[in-house]
Amino acid sequence: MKTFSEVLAHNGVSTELISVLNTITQATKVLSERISLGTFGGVLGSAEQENIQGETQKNLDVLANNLLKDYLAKNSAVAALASEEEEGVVACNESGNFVVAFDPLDGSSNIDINGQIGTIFTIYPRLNQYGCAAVEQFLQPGSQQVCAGYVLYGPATQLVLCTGGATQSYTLVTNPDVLRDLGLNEGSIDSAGEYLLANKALSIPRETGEFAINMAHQTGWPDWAVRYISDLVLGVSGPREKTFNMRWNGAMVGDVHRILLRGGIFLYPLNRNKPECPAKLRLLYEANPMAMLVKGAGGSAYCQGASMLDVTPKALHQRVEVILGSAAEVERCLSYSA
Ligand code: P6P
Repeated sequence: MKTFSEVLAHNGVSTELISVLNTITQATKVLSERISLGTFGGVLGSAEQENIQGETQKNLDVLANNLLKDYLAKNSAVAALASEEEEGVVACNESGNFVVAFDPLDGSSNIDINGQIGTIFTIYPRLNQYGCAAVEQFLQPGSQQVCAGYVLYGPATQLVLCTGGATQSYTLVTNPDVLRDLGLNEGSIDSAGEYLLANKALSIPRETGEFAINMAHQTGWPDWAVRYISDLVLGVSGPREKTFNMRWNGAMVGDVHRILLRGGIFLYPLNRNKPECPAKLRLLYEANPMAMLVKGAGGSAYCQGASMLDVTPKALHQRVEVILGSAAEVERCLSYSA
């Protein structure tokens, strides 16, 4: 079994980019350990303060954000960072060749109920025509990402990563004795654990019988979404003549992980009941990294009819509509708004 840095080096990924990923994953190993302790990890409950998004922060939001900021600022390859929890760009190292954006803790409402949560990250090349902390560093289209990934803190802690080729998954192993008991001799694993290769090329089935959407918002959906979801719910007695099931994790990282593993379609349409903020998901550090991961597994991702990775962000925390998942089902969904 190989660690993610061994796999990436074998695939020709630069040592500098691997060092940035090592920095990110080191922070996620600390988070995984703290999260696994539940109430004893000091990570539950509210931080009694609001973030730039106007959302009440959880203690784990603050811990995850501070850990990633501290770790990344110390890596000379990182020119700047942006975070869901930070209003503006945070300058790191003028000489850095990469900029990193992240949602430090996706799915905060799941923290206190031991639900699926994760860290989502994306890495772009630093643009030399701008200062290292210029917002333009992060207003590149998603097609420019050199790496996208997330760490899912679930029953297993898993890293899912794409550097332009196939999307891969890795599982965090912290106890080598268990591996030896299973006859899997992994050699030396440091105490914080290693992310070991689980799947070298995830592949999303083109067809699916499973959709993910928050049905509570349906009175605000555009007409195409009402008709599309209604046809799925009608199942065999409707125009699709097929049974569909629904899943909604309340954490994009959990829904996308399920889709990467067994297919599905994820939708977060615009909501006209929230005119001040009709879209919810953030383009830079939620939609775009997930779009790269889904594309690397043969799926597709769209935003109001445009391929997600072609959309050029206008602002750091820009929110967008998201449709992603099994390619054939996404195509059918798009036909409702054509
Ligand atoms: P709702 C989590 O807060 C998040 O940003 C995504 O991870 C998730 O898919 C979505 O919001 C959930 O939104 O409206 O169902 O609470």
